[in-house]
Amino acid sequence: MSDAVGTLQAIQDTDPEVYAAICAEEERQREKLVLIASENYASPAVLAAQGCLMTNKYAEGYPGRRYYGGCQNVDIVENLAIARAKELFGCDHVNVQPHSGSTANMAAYLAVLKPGDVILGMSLAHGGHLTHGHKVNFSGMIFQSYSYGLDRDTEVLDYEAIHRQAEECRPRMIVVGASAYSRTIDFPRFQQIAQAVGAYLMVDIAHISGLVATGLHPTPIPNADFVTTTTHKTLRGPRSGLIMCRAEHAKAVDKILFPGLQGGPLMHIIAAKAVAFKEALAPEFKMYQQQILANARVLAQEFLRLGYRVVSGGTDTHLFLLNLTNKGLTGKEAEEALDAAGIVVNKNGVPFDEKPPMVTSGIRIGTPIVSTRGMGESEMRQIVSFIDRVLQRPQDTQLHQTVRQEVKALCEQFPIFYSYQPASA
Ligand code: DSN
Repeated sequence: MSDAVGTLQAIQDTDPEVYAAICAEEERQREKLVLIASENYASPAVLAAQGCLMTNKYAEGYPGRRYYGGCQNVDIVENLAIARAKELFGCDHVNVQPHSGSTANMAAYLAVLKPGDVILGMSLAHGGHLTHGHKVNFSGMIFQSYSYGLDRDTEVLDYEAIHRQAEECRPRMIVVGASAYSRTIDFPRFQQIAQAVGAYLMVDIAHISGLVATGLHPTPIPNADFVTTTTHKTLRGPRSGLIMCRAEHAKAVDKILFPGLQGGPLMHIIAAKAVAFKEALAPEFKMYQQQILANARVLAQEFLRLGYRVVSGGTDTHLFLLNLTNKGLTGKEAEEALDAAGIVVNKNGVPFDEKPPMVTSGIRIGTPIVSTRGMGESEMRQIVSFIDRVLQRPQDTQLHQTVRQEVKALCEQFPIFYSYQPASA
């Protein structure tokens, strides 16, 4: 294969402007501490597969049943991706073609629902996701959607209240899963609720799929009709999606995804998913997920020790929310000050937030990337100290520069391309 295929040199030769932006992004990822809970740094093998020449191939259909000739090699990678996903998650059926988590969710709905049917999902404002029935999203436009939230005092899911709500709105599907919820979700309890009201159960494990794959969060596979995920968060694959289902829904899922929702699958991304699933099946991946959890726990404990409000009082996963109301800061102010100091987080609404979504009262903090870089618990303590110093004096630009240099020095010790190193104590 030519050396220039898929290399940055080829981009530099063809398009210096795009090349410069990619280089700047590489520097940003290398020099900053990225704590965005939904992001990760994919391995060189995953990145290479995404940039490979399988992007050139049309392969509408499924392995062995394509509408195009010449699919021998892409069939190999799609079959590998399917077999590995099945081994990873222990599901009856998987479709590896969804371009994204959003498309995977759309396929789960449309496999068994009709427009106008009732769905019940977690409120975006309490940590759910747009595609779980929000009114500005297709899920809230096509379906009659209702949302459940968290208990005001405990800031955790109140299963009794959700059960009562389901009895009232009688959903055809209950949607479970979150993008900003830090506690273990009780999937058997959701299955009971769904069975009691005659609803399908769909679980979106986008955030926690790496934890689920390694047994560090209970799996919803035995409980749910459909399980969807993105592949780029804790799972650390390419930016894409996946849908799993019970055998009885397999035909409906495959048919709604193609030809119902998508045309040609992205075979280079499916190749990258196959590579990522192989990585996730290796024992090192479980060690990595354990480090994600240990790091998140240490961060949350350190923030609590310094008087910060951690939503729900802690975390069982890779993320948590800080409610900054008692610090007199909005999420937006915190996000901006931290970015100036080289620390990347996202502002995030907290449960019962009174501030608008572009301002918010909190920030979301996650550990997939710092754990990929090989950072451990002592580095987490350093990170809390950086964040605390900045949030105590968010307008102090001199302080931002000082912390930024310290962040850069820490990052230099932990190169961005993944190779698992046991974390320091
Ligand atoms: N946008 C993602 C997140 O940040 O959680 C969810 O899709």
